[in-house]
Amino acid sequence: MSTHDRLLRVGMVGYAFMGAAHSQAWRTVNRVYDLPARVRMALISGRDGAKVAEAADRLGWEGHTTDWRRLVESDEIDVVDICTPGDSHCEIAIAALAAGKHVLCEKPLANTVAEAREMAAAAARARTAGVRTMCGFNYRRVPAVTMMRQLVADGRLGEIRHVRAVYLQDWIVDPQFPLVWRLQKDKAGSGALGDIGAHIIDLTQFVTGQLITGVSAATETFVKERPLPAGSSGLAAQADGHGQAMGEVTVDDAAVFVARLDGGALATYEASRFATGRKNALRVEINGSLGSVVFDLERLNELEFYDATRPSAEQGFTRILVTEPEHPYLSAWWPPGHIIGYEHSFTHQMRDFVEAVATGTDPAPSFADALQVQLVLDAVARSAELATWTEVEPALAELAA
Ligand code: SOE
Repeated sequence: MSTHDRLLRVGMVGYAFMGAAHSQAWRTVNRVYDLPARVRMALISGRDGAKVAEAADRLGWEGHTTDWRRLVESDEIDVVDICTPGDSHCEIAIAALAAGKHVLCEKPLANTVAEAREMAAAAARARTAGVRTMCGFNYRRVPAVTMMRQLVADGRLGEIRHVRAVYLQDWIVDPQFPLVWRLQKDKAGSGALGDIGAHIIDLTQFVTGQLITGVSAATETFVKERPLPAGSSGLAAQADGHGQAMGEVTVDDAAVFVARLDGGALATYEASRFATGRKNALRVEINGSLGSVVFDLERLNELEFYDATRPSAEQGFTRILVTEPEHPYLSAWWPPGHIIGYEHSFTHQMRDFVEAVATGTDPAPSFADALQVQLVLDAVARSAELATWTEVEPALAELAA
């Protein structure tokens, strides 16, 4: 695959799940797409020296460091890829932009609206010097999701009336699951809401072209305290009845909310880590005046499409296999019917980011787009705290018998 001479030397901060997913994408992007620049996986940074050295070898990075500031300030780095917990996104991104680096930052953009505003402002300033930024809402780059957006944009669904989105996991149903960083507000900002709720907020706004203007929400933390992880420090601990050191869960386990979108649609959202049996179940259904479309991440190569303009005798949800070459991203992979997976969405993300940086255009979603998602997250959290909850009157005594 021929690529032009432009070299983009990437430095990545973080090496856990997202670090591994991004590394896979950096490794593959130039092998799959003919891009105006070639990526070099130059440097990876992490706090633990032994672990980051192992990660560099396993994930394919040329160098490693425990000092992210050295990475950000290096003259031999052009792009900073932030794959850390949310509590460091702002500091790293601001430093990287100040050093003139292009920045890709994992979602959600930040842990607070204030941080997200600061990042978006810094990105706008850096853009005047040709510096590009993107936030890693990868599901936008699943071909079936892109097709969903096209169907809406082409008017095939007519007036959008309903958006119905869930993102369901169950990895912390066991109360013995330890108090990892994702369950600590100061590290993660929020729980299921910001981690997986952010995805369905961004995805539904991307697909419909409508923005959420108001919400009414409820959140719940089902398991209030958990065992401290081995070697944890700085966490307030209290012993349970068996002498096990426990810590308080300070984020939501689940968030549900109704929303209005600025194009008139009425929406429902559910993000939960307690949906027992659901491992990574993201499903979005859009209902319009002329039809409906459904995306299910567990069948990410497919869409279900209901065309209400067809003769009534022929109407029904059809299954579209989204593997034809005319769909975005797919021509570079395999022939029709040879399906792709979760990790390909990250390669598509890097393709678009590299293309934008190399051609001097703005990748999407921008930090400003990600700030808007952060504003929705904040509104949901505030609504859940202040909700004017309407109690259901108890049944009359005789009925309750
Ligand atoms: C949560 O476990 C998580 O890793 C999210 O943080 C990712 O964004 C999502 O793609 C998969 O699930």
